[in-house]
Amino acid sequence: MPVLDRTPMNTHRTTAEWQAADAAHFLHPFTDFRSLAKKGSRIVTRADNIYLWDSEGHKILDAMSGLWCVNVGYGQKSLVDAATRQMQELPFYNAFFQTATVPAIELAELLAEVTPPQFQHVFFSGSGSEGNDTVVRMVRRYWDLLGQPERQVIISRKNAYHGSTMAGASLGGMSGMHAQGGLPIPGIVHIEQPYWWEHGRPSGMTRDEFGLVAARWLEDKILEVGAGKVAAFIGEPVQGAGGVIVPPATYWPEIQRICDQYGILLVSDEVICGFGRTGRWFGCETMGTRPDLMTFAKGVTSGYVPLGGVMVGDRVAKVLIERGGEFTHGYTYSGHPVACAVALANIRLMRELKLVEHVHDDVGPYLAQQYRTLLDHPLVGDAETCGLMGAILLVKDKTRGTPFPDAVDIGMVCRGHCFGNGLIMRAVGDRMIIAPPLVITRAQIDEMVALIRRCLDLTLADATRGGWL
Ligand code: PXG
Repeated sequence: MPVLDRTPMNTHRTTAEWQAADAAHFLHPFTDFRSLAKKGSRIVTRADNIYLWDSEGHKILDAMSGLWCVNVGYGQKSLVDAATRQMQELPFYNAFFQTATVPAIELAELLAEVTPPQFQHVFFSGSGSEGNDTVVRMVRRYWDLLGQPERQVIISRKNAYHGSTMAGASLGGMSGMHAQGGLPIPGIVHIEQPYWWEHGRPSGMTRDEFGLVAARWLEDKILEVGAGKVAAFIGEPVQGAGGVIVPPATYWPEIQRICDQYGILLVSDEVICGFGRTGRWFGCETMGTRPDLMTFAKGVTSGYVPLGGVMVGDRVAKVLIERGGEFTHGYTYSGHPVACAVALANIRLMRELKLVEHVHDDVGPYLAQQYRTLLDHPLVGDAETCGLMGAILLVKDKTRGTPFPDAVDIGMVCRGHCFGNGLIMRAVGDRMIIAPPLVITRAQIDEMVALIRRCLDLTLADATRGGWL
């Protein structure tokens, strides 16, 4: 059982009372409301560095950085101070009617500095989903302004995650999401994902061979839709919510070549991969692409307050600015001064702590090395990382790479053991995934990998007992 590190705090009610109030009034995202109400939520009350505490006093190692966002770790005073100061001075003003606030201008300037050189402009939103809605409207506006309004279609990928608004969920390739609410919206189509285990391995391709094949599905789709109708391609450098699908090294350069050949815009959704996660400031730098637009959120403030946006590359910015006319799009909180002040403090702290270098030179390679040690475990068919994101593929028979049958939700069994042993790790089907805070140390990686191994052993014991092997 997890260590009872401290007595419950921040709670004037018992856990059961919080759970009852939660069940009575709070509809949680991506949740089966009825079954959660029966089970009761885990109430998280406090956090520091890479650890959380729940209302029962259990200490938990947060290997998911909240939800892929708390890159600088919990409890960073400079972010709290920045928010406090800004709230006292100017808690809100908008950017609509020819006005601007100082933190929004400063952040725009700093983002232009830390992003690749083609990005000199930013459009702010409140979240990644809103950022991707902005992408859809901006991409279509761009082609309209160029006199090619028939270029409407955006190509994305199955099992991609681009958010939960109508446009975000449509760009995403999650079939469960499309099944609710009549999605995708018109003009968004999907190709298969570059997942070697699903599409490459069964036909005997090496990873690099498969990367080229998977990229050329984009070309096939462009030709099917008609090159003159395609506006853009969008992808996450590494698919996050889809299960940390790290594409073969050959994939993204070939995608770039195809986008260039047909003149279509390349959009890199950096909501997870941005701000150091892959060991460079942005995932496109790790993958070797030169996107025209880049969505960001999460790590821009390390999740301390909500903020998102779109970095707009010179090719698009030039058209939007020089051709003129109003872009009829924006959010109340576009450039929210408190969120921008926190983002400034966050990026400055990342620089001060040299967090990107820390991931690239030290803990990223160390995690990769420690993850490889898990390959000797009977349940582990694959263990791969990219910077500080990692996935373990759970298999029934590792010599043949046979998956567990659908009837056995092995990921959820493993996740249950993680919960019970003070570790937060996500299960996506049969992939167990992590994305710990970038401030994690080597010693903490050892601690995390030991916990993972213990949970894998407990899962193996269940599999043996249940006759699933
Ligand atoms: N793009 C990507 C690549 C994301 O990962 C979004 C856009 C949407 O961002 P907002 O801020 O609107 O949530 C995301 C969000 C999961 C999980 O289960 C992942 C996300 C959100 C919720 C759950 O892994 N990513």
